[in-house]
Amino acid sequence: MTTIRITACKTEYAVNPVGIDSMHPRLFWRLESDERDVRQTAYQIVVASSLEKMNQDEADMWDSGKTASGQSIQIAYAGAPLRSEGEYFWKVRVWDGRDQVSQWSETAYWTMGILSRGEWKGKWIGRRSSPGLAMQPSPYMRKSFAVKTNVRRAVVYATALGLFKLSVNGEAVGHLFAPGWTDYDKRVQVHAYDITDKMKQGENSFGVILGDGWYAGTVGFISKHVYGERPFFLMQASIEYEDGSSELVVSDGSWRAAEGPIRYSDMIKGETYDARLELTGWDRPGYDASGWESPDVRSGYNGLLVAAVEPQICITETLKPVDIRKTAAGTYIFDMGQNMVGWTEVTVKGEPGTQITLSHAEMLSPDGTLYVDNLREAVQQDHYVLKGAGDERYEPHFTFHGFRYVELIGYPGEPELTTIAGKVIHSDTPVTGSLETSDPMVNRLYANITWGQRGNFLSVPTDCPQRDERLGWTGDAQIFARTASYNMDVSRFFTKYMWDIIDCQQPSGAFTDVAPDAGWIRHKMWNTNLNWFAPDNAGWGDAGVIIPWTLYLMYGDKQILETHYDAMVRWVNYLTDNSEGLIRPNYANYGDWLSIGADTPSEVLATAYFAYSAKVLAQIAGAIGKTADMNRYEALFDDIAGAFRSEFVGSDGRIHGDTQTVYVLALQFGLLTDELKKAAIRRLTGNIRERGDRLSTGFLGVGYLLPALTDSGELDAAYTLLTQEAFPSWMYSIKHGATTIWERWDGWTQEKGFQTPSMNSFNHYSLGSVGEWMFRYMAGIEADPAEPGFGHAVIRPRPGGSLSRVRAAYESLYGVISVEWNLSEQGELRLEIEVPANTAATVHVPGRNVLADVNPGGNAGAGCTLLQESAEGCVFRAGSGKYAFTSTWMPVQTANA
Ligand code: RAM
Repeated sequence: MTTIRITACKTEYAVNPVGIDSMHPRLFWRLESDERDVRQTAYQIVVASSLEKMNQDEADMWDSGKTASGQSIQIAYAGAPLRSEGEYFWKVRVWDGRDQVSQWSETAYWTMGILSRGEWKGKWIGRRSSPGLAMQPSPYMRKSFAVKTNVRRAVVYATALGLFKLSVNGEAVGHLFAPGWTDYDKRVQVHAYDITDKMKQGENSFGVILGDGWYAGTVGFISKHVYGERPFFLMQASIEYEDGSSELVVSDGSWRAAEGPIRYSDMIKGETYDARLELTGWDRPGYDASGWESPDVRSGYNGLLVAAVEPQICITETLKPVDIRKTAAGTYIFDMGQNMVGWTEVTVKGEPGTQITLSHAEMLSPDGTLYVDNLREAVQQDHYVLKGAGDERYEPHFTFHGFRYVELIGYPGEPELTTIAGKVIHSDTPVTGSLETSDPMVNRLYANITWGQRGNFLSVPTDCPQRDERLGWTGDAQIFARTASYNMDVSRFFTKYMWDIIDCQQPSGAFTDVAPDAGWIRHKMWNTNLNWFAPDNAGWGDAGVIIPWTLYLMYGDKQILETHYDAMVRWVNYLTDNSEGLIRPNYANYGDWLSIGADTPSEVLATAYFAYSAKVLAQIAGAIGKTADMNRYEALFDDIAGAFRSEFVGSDGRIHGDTQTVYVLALQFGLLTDELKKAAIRRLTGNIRERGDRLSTGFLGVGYLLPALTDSGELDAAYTLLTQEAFPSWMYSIKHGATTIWERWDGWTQEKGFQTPSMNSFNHYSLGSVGEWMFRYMAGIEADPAEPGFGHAVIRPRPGGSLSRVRAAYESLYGVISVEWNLSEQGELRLEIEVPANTAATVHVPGRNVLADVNPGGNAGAGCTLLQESAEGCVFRAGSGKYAFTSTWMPVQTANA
């Protein structure tokens, strides 16, 4: 028997997902072993349509048989056709290199959702608006139903145009802000929950509260009611009994509707809750709803009902305030110690009718009051009216705020630190990355990057969480996607977001600057003279090819490439058709957005990105076996690069605009000849030096800046920029107390104070795309497109700067890849790595006198072979396992001194 154990069986990237709609769900498992260099050589998957069958070894759906293959991720189910609402149980066993078989894995499962429109018996129900109110109360709706004895299985499928909070017999089911944000004209996600445990014999009840959400509430800065006037709910519950009979409970005209304590709740305008209007017991069996109204039944819905792909949104952490201060006005300002996103929970005791207010802001003004100018039209305030029943506890429902400071207004009595708590809310993308160095400032920078992600990954990747915007800006998303995928498992999150990008694609082929639509498309803001909002902004629209490619690199996901291939082709064709001699036009666009004192000409930037889109598309075509297309787009890339050089690059290597970003993009996108590359590096490093070792890049340049320097042999310059504390720099904000990444380098400066309130977010992840460099270069955990998803990793740490230690780990689909390097004062480098089972790594160990002390406990040598030796160091091939290496290393700064 082999030593291999099988763990972490997943279906469609998730553990035992319920209600999916993929007809060939992809299966994943992990191998673990205490041995080194462990490989799977074959697998056998069995799938059964019930647990009983599985336990009796009756694989009635699929038995793959012993299949010679090393593949342990992304294996598409290839058995009998799956049926609506079916349950499928599966397990797998594998063979190792000695053809020894493992134990079977534990049994995993998935269930299917409602697969065809005809099977939906539920109706869309809502509540008519209350006349004369600008902000509408949230509808409460309920339904009682009888359950016979012995429920075998009960599943509820639910969605909303708007948001829903569902409960069964008074117990909450599901998560926050369901069903998430999509372009509701095109599609809405259906969430499925197994409620078997919640069913009881006799009367049961469903209760639902509806929120306006993105569908009917305020979205962005253009409009309210982007998609509809008021929310609607759709639900279907299937209850199966042990005796084989079954019944449905669906949303329809038989439900009862009322308004309740939530007077309004808007994502961007906050909430008012009047506890005196609570409908006690409304969501439980036995409630008398005779005074309630009939719901308003909507005639239908033309979009797609798709199974939810996005990870659920939930409270992932609760923060306690670190400080409380009474203001001159008699209010209290709490400091959460961290700029966070979510809401505040408060406990209060007082007279009925007393109103308290929770007001939220990211910063304080110089006079110590909340700084709310940068919120624009957003109102980050929740009001609670007490019912006067002893200790009352309140948290809001369908709103969220970006804040570090909370002002408590009108509080009866003296609040304490424990009076409030900050609930951190975001899409539940499990943490996959960790990174720690010898420099506390660098560690804080990494923490700020992850907080930026937590603060802005809420159903879609948003730009900011506080002002009246919070939009899915595609440019921000693409530049940060790689960093994001080291930090957290964003497989499902970005798979869903790609549908948002696709749903917004213009008939012309242009991918848009914002997805899902936030009114741009509906208000026909494109192709008018209002051309600031253009559908094809360079670096924004390109997200449509960069994000799928990132998912392929990080997760080996070929399906996303195949699914969206035609859309990507249309994008590149659009760019080709809308350029002259392959040069993109100079028209108003965002350029290298929020660069600092360096304007990159938009035609240079746009042509560079055009080339990059063509290049990535060529790689994508190659990855999915479209060789002719690959050749075509490679040739297109070469032609664009040629046009770029003749149009923008002088014989001395100066690129039009002469900004850091023009050089960085030209280098990283491969637009230059070897000769011109040298000149570009000289000009880039010269530019940085002239600025006093400082950067000037905006959103698009910043992600490539340190990679470009490192790839060009300028590692010390990269480290200097990373740890630079003078303005503008990452560390400048940290020196001044930042706990998140700011939107602008100069969001606040000592000389000028706050930047313009009209656009100044303190929680914006874009400039945090340096996280990618930290993992790929500083720690050196790099994916290999030839074996994507880290089937083969390139481990190439870059010790340097003032750091003496870096420890990073990334949990790939195969398991954890970790790297730790330590530099002693005597110049000894010690490198420890871990490579997961069923993968291998090429390991670059820099320095002289390299020793492969491969297993400081014995077994020296096993699993690790020397591939190459040079003046720079040694290259090894390491199979799975833990290894340590040492070398004599010359710090770069000493070498240059
Ligand atoms: C602002 C934000 C956003 C950016 C756009 C172009 O709204 O900074 O992040 O993508 O501009």
